[in-house]
Amino acid sequence: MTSVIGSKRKAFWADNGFLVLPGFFDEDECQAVASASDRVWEARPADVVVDDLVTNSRRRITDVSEDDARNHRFKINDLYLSDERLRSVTLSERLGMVLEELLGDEPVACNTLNFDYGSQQADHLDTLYMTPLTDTALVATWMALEDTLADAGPLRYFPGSNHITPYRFSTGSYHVNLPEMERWADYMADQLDRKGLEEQRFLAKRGDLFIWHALLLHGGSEICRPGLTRKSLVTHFFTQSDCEKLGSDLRPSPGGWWMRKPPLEVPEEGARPAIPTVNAADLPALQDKQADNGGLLPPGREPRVRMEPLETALD
Ligand SMILES: O=C(O)CCC(=O)C(=O)O
Repeated sequence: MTSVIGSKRKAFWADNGFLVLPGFFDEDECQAVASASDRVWEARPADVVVDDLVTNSRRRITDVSEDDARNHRFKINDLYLSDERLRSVTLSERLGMVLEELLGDEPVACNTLNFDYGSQQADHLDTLYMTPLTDTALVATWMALEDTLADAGPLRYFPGSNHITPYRFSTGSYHVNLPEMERWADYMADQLDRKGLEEQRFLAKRGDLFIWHALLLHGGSEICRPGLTRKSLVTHFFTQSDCEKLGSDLRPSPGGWWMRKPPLEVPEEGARPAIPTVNAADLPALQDKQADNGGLLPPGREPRVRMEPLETALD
């Protein structure tokens, strides 16, 4: 098969676990996605669910007070389910060809997140929360809807962290197991040190595309100037063959497929949001894998400061 991305980009992806395609999206596409988010804040449709990043709570957008809407930072979950134009941008034919080459299979959009501000999300691997059926059959795209200023909490990532052998929880899976997250964080911090991996930040221009590998350690850096926006769209993709095995409801998109599913469940008032995932640990194919966490920190070693926010976020 002819390569769409070319051998240099392919080698870069394999080495570093990410790709940047500057100016991938045109003005019309950026506008379409930005206005999709503006529209739901205005219309407040009952089936749209948002996460309040200040209070760490999940709500229907209809239940967000005007005061919170003005003063808090949010992410909008899964607008791709109801917005056909957003779908056609985040999985255009052009993008589908790139993702298919990276995944070795047709991509399935299974989640979108619209951000107006930086997420400040602690460093993590997507396999913790969006655990694919096949170990690394997952990629994510990050679309810049405006230029990112350094103080606006840019996306941060650790090039080469895709080569860290992922931590397998005692469940046998890479799927998050909350009681073990401190050990996960210790393990990752130790591996970064051993491999000498350093953080980079993505100072995007509007229209840029960043794609990350299932095992790239990444998160949202600190917002140093509150109030600065950093508008972006994140989309996670599984593969067609995994989704077919999972029995997902797949609908065609110009560049592949999108997964039809109900809106996220909203927990009772005051409860923590459920982590929306596919938990591969529940699937028979993974149940007989043994936990193998070779390379864990020696007992008694202190957790690294760099990983603390993750532990706090999961408390
Ligand atoms: O955009 C960001 O700040 C981080 C988003 C992210 O880490 C994710 O959606 O997995």
